Amino acid sequence: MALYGPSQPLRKEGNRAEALGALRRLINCRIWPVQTGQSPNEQGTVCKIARRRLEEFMNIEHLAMRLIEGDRRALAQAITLVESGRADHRVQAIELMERVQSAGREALRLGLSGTPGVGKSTFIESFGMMLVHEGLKVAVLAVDPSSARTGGSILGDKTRMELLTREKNAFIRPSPSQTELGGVARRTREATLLCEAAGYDVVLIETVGVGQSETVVAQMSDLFLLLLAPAGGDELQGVKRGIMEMADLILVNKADGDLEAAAQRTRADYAGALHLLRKRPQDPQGFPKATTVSALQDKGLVEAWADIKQLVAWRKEHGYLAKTRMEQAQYWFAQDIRNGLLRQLETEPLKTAIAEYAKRVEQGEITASRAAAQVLAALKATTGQI
Ligand SMILES: Nc1nc2c(ncn2[C@@H]2O[C@H](COP(=O)(O)OP(=O)(O)OP(=O)(O)O)[C@@H](O)[C@H]2O)c(=O)[nH]1
Ligand SMILES: [Mg+2]
Repeated sequence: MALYGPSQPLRKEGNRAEALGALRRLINCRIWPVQTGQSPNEQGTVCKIARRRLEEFMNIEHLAMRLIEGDRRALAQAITLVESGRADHRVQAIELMERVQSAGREALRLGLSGTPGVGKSTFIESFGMMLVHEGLKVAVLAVDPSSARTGGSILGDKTRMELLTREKNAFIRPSPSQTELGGVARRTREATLLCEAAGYDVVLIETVGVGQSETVVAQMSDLFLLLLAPAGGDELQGVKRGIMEMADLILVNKADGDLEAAAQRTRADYAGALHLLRKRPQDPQGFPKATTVSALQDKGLVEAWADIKQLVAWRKEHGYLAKTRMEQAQYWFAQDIRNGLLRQLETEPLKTAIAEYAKRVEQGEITASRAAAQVLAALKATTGQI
């Protein structure tokens, strides 16, 4: 829905005709709440609501414009908006996402995962600085499954990203703090799209590899990098097969000093393990690949970047990049609906109704199946028909 292009900004102090035109457009895009058969009093309230919505709308328009122009403060504000749990903010966030997508920009979205202490922050600092020196704009986001506990971990990590933090062409944002991973993930995906619209060339999405979070990061990335540490013995560090299957590039970090030989051995082990996996259609010859890096000594980073560019170019040429993004959009669409429905169960009046039915099931007054069927019928009644 394009109301105004960036070249035709909606001024806050617009004239009457302009405001009326905007209101008419609001009606057309169904934000206008007027219904037929309302009393004058009700209509007065409705007008107030409409005016407020128009103001919000103009703010969103302005925010989107500033963001597309590359204003960092606007980007930070926009991310705060998509992270908000408030229902009215969600409406604005959806509007904003639509507005900024018209910028039609594309960033390379890189997912990065690794167990605690493997060197993710150090890697992002050195790798990010290398990209910045190449003249690229880099954004760093995080999906931190433990953020509910720590309140966002990248912040504390900023000490490990001292140089990158000070770069004007780098933008670092800690993980949104929220209890449920699904919510954090959705917000990070939207933040990725905002960074992209703001003109960042590479968006690095970090996650601590402790299970489910790798999957959600892979679902918002073009490429998934797995960072590993040199193994002590010859075991494969208990990396789950599912995670291995997601990796496009395995980087064995800390390939320096005393750890160099162990890192080389580990790399060979993983190269062998990758070879045994089922071949994926989205991989050219030689991928997925295992290489060594030293984030601390800036070794292997240029080579890793060359590998990334080679893989992306191939996937782009063969249509896999676009296909993956389209499948990811489908995934998030389904995920959003699922999460939205689950949230409804936690909202009144359903919440109380469910609690009451639970009590009746407990007391044997109604069977579990009947109770569930009635709750679902009530849910259907509240959601209405599409
Ligand atoms: N020798 C060596 N040490 C490294 C390298 N990269 C990181 N380290 C060290 O490993 C430790 C952990 O590094 P971080 O970058 O904080 O690791 P992380 O994966 O971000 O850790 P969490 O944020 O806790 O998950 C630090 O002491 C780093 O100095 C490397 O390439 N070589
Ligand atoms: Mg870290």
